[in-house]
Amino acid sequence: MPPSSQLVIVANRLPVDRVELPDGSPGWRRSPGGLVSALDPVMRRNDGVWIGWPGGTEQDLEPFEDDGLKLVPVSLSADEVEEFYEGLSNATLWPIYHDVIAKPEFHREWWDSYVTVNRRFAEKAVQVAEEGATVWVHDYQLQLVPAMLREMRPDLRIGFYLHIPFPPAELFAQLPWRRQILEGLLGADLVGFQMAGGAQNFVRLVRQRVGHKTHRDLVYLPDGRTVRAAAFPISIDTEGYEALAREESVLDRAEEIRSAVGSPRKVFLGVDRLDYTKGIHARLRAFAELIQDGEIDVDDAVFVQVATPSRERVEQYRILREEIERLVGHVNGDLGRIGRPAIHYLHSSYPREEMAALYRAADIMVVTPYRDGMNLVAKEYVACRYDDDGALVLSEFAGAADELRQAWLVNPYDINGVKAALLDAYHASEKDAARRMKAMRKTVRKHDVSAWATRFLDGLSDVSPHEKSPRPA
Ligand code: ADQ
Repeated sequence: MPPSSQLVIVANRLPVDRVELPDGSPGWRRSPGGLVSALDPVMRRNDGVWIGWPGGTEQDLEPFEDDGLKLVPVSLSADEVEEFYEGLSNATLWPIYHDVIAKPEFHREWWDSYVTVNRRFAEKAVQVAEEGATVWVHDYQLQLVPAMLREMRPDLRIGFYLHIPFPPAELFAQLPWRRQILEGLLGADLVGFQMAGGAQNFVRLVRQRVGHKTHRDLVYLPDGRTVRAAAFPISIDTEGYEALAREESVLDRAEEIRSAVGSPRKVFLGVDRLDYTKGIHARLRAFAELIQDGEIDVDDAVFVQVATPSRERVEQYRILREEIERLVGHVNGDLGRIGRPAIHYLHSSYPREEMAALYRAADIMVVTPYRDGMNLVAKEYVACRYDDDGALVLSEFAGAADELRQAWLVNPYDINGVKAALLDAYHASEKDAARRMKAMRKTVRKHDVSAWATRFLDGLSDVSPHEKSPRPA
């Protein structure tokens, strides 16, 4: 019997990864993602249940508990991983929702698989949700779940949150299944976006393509129901990150990292999933040109680029990896000296402690996505700079740029502009850097991830006030 609850989280991934235990048997390890730390306290207070795919193709996994969290696995077959996950989610929706930076692919069998898998998630949620429960569905992989849930269980209070941008109508309109997706989302009482622009795009599309009446952030459905679409910019566990950054072991490790890269005067840092939306190429090219131009010396500065392996079976990601690695090879071959590469490139995933040490070790954090829902890396860096030092160079196309106005904002398509910002941050006075960092720290402290979760759940109970069931605590 699956567990039941008044709060059900439905997300593509469970917050754990499959690992091999020391005795060789299979076990689980908590994955470091931000969503878990955001939802962990709410889950615990409400004895919530989390439904998600554990990764891999293991079938028939039973519900289980990990460190007090109740988890319900949804299995995918090898074909579904290829068609629903790598295909429709990551090779169709991801590029369309990110300004078509890569060309989206449209395949009808991928869509069929998307529908099948969304239904499986919805059915699982129906089994688990108690009468009048709150179900919070996450992200672009599961956009049909809200309507499927609504149809099977009109008693539920349903929220949906999109972690990535919601595209302008002109791009969304390319999708052969645009209407199904809009209708899928309209099953929710509250549809949350990172930015106000995303919410507006959605409402406009609903009016144009589905023909419902709308007013400001509300959609009026023919059955009398109202759906609200609004912005809820996500954040990080600011206090947790700062505490980690103050730990002695982390500070020692930060020193070690600096000396391992040759104790230069300035360390530039980039940390991203290896994704074509993140603008890794643009920033490395800008840095290399500054060396070529004689503006930066490899004895004085180094760039550390950490790229987390991501979606490695999707072709666009394989191509990107080759491009980045070729560029790093060229730059180091042409501009490095013995023991002094211009760029240190790491293709690896790290625990939070190592991430905090990297943030502490970096003088200039460079975040240059072409499009990004929010970008938590920018906020994590700010959280770790409790001395108000360090500089953030940030793309204006990251959601985070809306809040972190005091960063050195750049247009990543403008390489000269990126070069100018890198140089400006490199030469910034302590006073200027501190003024900017202080203001950004204030923002990130005030708007942390628990404030985000609370605002969303409050918003949800406002749109969908149930008499019987109280809003989750
Ligand atoms: P992502 O595209 O994954 O998230 P981001 O917001 O930067 O992008 O989050 C990445 C997370 O992974 C950060 O917490 C970071 O610390 C961690 N990380 C990155 N590289 C790592 C490494 N090498 N080792 C370990 N951890 C690493 C999507 C959207 C974003 C949105 C988030 C949350 O694309 O726009 O901000 O969801 O909603």
